Amino acid sequence: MTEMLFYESLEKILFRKCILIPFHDATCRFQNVRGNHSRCRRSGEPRVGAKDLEEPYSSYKASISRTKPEDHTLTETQAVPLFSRAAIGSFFQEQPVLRNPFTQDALLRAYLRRHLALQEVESDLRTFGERIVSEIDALGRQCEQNPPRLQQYEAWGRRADRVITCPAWTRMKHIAAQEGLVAAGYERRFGEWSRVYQMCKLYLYAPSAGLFSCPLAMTDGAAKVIQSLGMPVKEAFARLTTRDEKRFWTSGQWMTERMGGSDVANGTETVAWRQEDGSFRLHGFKWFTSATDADFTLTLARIADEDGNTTPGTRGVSLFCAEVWGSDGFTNGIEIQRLKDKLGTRQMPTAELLLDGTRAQLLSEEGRGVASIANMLTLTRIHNTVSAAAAMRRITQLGREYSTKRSVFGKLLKDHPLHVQTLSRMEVETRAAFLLMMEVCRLLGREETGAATEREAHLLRLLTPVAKLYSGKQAVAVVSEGLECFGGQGYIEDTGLPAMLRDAQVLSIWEGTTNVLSLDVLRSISKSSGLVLQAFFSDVEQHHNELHRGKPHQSGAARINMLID
Ligand code: MFK
Repeated sequence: MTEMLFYESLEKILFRKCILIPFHDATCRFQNVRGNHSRCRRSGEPRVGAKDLEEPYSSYKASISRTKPEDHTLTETQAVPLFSRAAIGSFFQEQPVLRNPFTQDALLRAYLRRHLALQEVESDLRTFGERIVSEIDALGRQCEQNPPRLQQYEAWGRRADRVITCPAWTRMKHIAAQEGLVAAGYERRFGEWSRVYQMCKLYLYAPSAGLFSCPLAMTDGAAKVIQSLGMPVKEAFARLTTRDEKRFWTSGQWMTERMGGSDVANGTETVAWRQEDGSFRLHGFKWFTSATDADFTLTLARIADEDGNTTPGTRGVSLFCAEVWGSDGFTNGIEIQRLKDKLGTRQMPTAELLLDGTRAQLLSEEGRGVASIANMLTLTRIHNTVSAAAAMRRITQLGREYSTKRSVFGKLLKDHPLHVQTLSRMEVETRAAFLLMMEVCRLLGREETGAATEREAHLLRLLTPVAKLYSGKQAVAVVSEGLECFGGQGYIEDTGLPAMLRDAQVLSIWEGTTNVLSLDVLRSISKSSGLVLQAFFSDVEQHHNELHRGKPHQSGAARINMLID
């Protein structure tokens, strides 16, 4: 009996504390109706006395004895149940759900049916899409929530220069190797379509990758450069392109110095000193080094002659490669000055590095550094295009999904013509970026397997910067529009949506800003004496004629149908 009284009193106190006090003003007003109370000093409203609690408390007790335990729905006449959600209302919006990005992407599947209709490809992409939903997407979020940090010194003062990344980032590296996200481009299992296959995987992966797509882009670019230079470092190439997660290396691309990220030729101050064994020691300062936790890197430097002099301009810049870690477990003459505090891409470390005697190997001919690293730029720009199209696809997919479960003004968003118009515009932009991206990947695959005509090689040179600059800009616009589709929730961090906008913003900046890429388009026109433009116009004309001839050439027709789909 005493115990029962104790619990009843306790219940009353808790009831008063949790339910009545927060609603003090409202309750005062309620009591005011009854009159005869002292006044609250703060609000001037009459006070609530212990006696006054009896009535609402009894009515609360009566209400819970009438209410089934699982029934938390309140009517106006019911009092508020104890410890219930009723205080914040009972409506919760269903959240947008990520579904298999392969099965959800009608355009991707249609493209593959027309161009690469292989059961093996479809089944691999479908399975990979499932893995993205069940595993990779959550890892990507963990990377966002646990950004890398720098350990500059060990406890007893020795320099450590370690970037500490989260376990999810390491897991991403393993998955990237297992899934062949770089390897697929070099195994050539599908001949000239191997790049299309690889980039389809990356397109599905990128929005869930927690920015691991960045080191993969540079790894792919480094492998491409090594291959194009006749494999001067076979072991490194093997590691960059392996599916074995224990052997897999990622590569950095250390180009930007304090004087120039765009004007690399004049901005490169790093000096390479020749050693007796033929290797070099690099001394310089690299201002932007993304994915600094890489195992290997390509970088640029000016070779010093015996008197310590270097050649200015492009002709003085040579290409080197270096391993980041020495066999002693310490960096290869590299000091990490600090990690960058970036608007987005926070999942991935970007650092300022002092190269203080970094042992490196010359990869290119002396003075051919910029021209030799151009292959890496081509690859990373194509990856950038893939990431841009993928970001647009992901936000459009989520926006569309959400429109089927969010009700406003009496009906679902999907039934509001104005909202459907917004989603349609996003879809059109996404499709345009996707088709441009696929065309560039198709041309890359043909060029690498020796199948490309001269015209196609010119098209690839012209379309690479065009696709990068167009898709990078559009990704920011489409993702921003996409955030609006979720109203205020699009602005709330733990939905994961704001990170998409932050990460999209880099796509028009790194690997050449829009203006630098516009100049690259002009460079491609002038270096080819206009042949790249001729190739473009004749390609457009050919497709136009095929379309209007009535009996179109099969593959051309397929491509045009895709374009007007
Ligand atoms: C998720 C997605 C992925 C991406 C992740 C990447 C993260 C990485 C972060 C970074 O590192 S961001 C920094 C990236 N930096 C850049 O993108 C550099 C931007 N600047 C340029 O692209 C400039 O246009 C360039 C450095 C190339 C200008 O250099 P130069 O020396 O003034 O150019 P020049 O003299 O016109 O060309 C030198 C040679 O390179 C010429 O060859 P030749 O000597 O044989 O005549 C050019 O033809 C060749 N070249 C230049 N651009 C080329 C090219 N060749 C082919 N393709 C190109 N695009």
